[in-house]
Amino acid sequence: MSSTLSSLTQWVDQVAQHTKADQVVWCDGSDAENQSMIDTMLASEALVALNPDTHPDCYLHRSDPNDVARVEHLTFVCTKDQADAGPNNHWMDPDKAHALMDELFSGCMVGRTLYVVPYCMGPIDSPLSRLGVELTDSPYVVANMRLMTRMGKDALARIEKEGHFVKGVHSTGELDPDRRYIMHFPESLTIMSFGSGYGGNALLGKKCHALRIASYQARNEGWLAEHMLIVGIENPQGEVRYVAAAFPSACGKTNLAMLIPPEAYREAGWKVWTVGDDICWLHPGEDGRLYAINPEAGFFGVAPGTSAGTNPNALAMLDKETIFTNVAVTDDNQPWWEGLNEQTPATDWQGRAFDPNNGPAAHPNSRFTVSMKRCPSYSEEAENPRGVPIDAIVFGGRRAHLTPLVLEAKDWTHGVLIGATMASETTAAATGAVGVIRRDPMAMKPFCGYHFADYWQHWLNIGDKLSQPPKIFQVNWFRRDDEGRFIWPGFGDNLRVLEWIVARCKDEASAHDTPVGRVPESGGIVIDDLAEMPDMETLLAIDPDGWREELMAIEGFLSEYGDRVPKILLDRLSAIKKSVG
Ligand code: SAT
Ligand code: MN
Repeated sequence: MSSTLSSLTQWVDQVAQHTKADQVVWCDGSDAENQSMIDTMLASEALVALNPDTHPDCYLHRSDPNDVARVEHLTFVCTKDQADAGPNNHWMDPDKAHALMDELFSGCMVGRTLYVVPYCMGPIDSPLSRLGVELTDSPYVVANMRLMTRMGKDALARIEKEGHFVKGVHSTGELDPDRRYIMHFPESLTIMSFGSGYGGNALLGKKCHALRIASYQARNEGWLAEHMLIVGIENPQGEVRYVAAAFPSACGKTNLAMLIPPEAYREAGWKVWTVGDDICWLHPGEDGRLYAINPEAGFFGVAPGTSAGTNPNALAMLDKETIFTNVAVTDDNQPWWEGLNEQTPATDWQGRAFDPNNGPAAHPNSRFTVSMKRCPSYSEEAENPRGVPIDAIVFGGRRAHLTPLVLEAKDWTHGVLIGATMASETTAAATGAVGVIRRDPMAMKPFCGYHFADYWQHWLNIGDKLSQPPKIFQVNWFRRDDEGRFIWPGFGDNLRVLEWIVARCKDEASAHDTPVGRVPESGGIVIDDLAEMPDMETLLAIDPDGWREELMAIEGFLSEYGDRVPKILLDRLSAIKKSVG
């Protein structure tokens, strides 16, 4: 036995003893194993089979009604020194956190199976990929990890060869919100999660590993782990340019990653390729460009709002081999959610007969889990071990007012300032109030595994390494008029904005300079084939009064991060304030 395998086995034995698991199963990721996992869950009613004619191999999981989203207030980064976790994280002393978790895990798997889930984040043969092992008592987690990561024997073989991996221990416990913690120990590359079976709380490869732990590792190793989709834009000449875009959870990353070009664009030959919809690892290449891989192998997307109109690519992949969580079902046992179609569902997400008085039929954070390869716009480049070269980085938020449809940063430093201070209205992806504006730097507020100010410095350092850095932009699809209606049509029409962004990267479009950044000239965004003309003047206007207030708020926000904030960002902010007047 290799020394890695023996230390892995030792750790597994230790956890099995401590949790008193009935048995230990090492997962190989095979179809047969998956089928037996599904059969177990069907028998225990953790899964319900959906209509086999319309949705073969599709299942519904109903989570506990108090376990439906990430729990940011119960998520901790446990560094030795509290200052290293930063004001952006909840912190607990590592010894105290371990003691607390040891108590919770003690005997928690009596009568349960402990699954050993080896996984690889990123293409299995890429030097940019990283490895992990999740120990879990949830077959639902195993089935999801199989779709979301490269899971099983190939990952284990690579772990044996390399010796390094992130250790994750997870138990659904009793799903008691008062006994629920998601703990990260970046210094020992360890994750412990107890008391939730939901999404980012339980699928440890996703936010826990690929963002919180990876962002910490990335700083030490000279790369970036980001909450970004990766999309390829192919023009009629067949040239593909890649864009990485950060948006907070439930702000349309999946839709943007899979967008279908408007009809006139399709006819002209434009195509869009999906490399990733949520997480992106960015590495400086030898040629001075930035290269991106998607560490994930599947999508854990928000179901409500997904329809033939908003995201036909997503809809097309969801009629086979998909796990749905907390959606409603129709009387012929098809999955259903608000925005899908005009049908009335029979049963709501809690399995009750549908009654509109109980609220939406599908939970607002209900999800689908599906392999990336099922997506009609799936890009083969998602398997490229080198990653794809990034031309543009986009930061997006959901804001009814102020920030324009698109704004170009004047240089890398300005782009980092824009990313560091972006704000967005909160969504149902996390528990807590929805629709409240909060600063969400680089859309990483819940996901950065260390002090934000150090993270911004790290972004600046990465910029220094790049001789051909991507251009940085800010977008806002969510501007509303006085009646509260969206001004910009969004969805497929967002390609019109991406077209301008890509043209800027190639020096093929002009821009209008403002104190807060560059915006398209009038006519710079093609809209003449749209049935209804959006009010471009409002969408692209820079309101000095509003920005004066915004810049003050930004100054206050940065001051929360104390003297670790890079001086160059504060200087740039002062200069912008001066020029706005
Ligand atoms: O629950 S997840 O973190 O996996 C999804 C999200 O909030 O983006
Ligand atoms: Mn996300």
